[in-house]
Amino acid sequence: MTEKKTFHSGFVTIIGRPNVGKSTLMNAMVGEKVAIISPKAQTTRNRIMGVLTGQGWQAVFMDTPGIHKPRTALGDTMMKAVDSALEDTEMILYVVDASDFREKDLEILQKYAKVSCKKILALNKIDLVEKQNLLALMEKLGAFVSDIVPVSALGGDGVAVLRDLIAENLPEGPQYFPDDYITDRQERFLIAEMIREKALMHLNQEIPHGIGVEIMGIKRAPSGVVHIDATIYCERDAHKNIIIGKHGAMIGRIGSQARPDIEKMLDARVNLKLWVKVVPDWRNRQSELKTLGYLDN
Ligand SMILES: Nc1nc2c(ncn2[C@@H]2O[C@H](COP(=O)(O)OP(=O)(O)OP(=O)(O)O)[C@@H](O)[C@H]2O)c(=O)[nH]1
Ligand SMILES: [Mg+2]
Repeated sequence: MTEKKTFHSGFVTIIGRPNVGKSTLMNAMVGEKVAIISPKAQTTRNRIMGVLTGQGWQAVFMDTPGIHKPRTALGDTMMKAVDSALEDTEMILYVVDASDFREKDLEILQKYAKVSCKKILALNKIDLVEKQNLLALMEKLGAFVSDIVPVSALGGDGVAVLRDLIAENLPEGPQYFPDDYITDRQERFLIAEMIREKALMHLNQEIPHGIGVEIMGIKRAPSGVVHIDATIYCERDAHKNIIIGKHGAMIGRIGSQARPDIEKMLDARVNLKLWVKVVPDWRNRQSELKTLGYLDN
């Protein structure tokens, strides 16, 4: 009789301040773009799963919204998403931006110190800092975690080291998902996020925070083309004008940049139609939060 090898698995919740590179790191780990990325704070609004399966192990990453003081009902649901992801986790992966360390990072480390699970810290964006500053930071943060791994989620440095460390520390457990499974998020969610990402890329000041994307319809034509209608929510008429842009230039840019990403995911030609709708204060309205998928966090 051959001896049955034990399998190791667990949930790894990624937390940290906004904009430190949590989503970039999760994507780098799983090798697919599951979560959208932007230089604007509070890009991620939901708990997003990314699964990585190795030889005899499976890590189920949970990317979460950046921890901040919520000022809207949307912000409240985002912080609930962080707490619920931490409820049943085998490991916490803190992410700190090594080029922009703040007291808030320490507060987060202290706040979750009482959660009894393995804690690892990814010191991200090392491509932006001097080695000496990095060592000082590692010394300062060492007391809160069992391991610190310097990484560049963007460039890839240290990502394999971090992956191996996580794999080594997974407890015995079942294989939750099939080998090639990457995320539990549905196409509809991923398409909306791809559109929101391009909107975040091009819009500035307070507009990105007030953007939401609703997928109105996805229809596959017999020709193979997928027709998608999506509505971009914003909070003011002035924002709507900016999102549409002169002669539709801005919305055209958002659409033409989102389309190739969606086509790649669906492996089909896509006809994307975007609409803009003003819904004042939607971030505090339960019905809109529900429509946009923020209440099932
Ligand atoms: N230079 C550099 N930039 C990085 C690195 N990792 C992420 N970034 C950039 O940092 C910005 C924020 O990245 P995200 O992955 O969206 O950050 P996040 O922590 O998920 O942000 P929220 O979802 O808003 O909490 C983006 O502009 C990324 O390109 C890195 O290793 N080096
Ligand atoms: Mg994110």
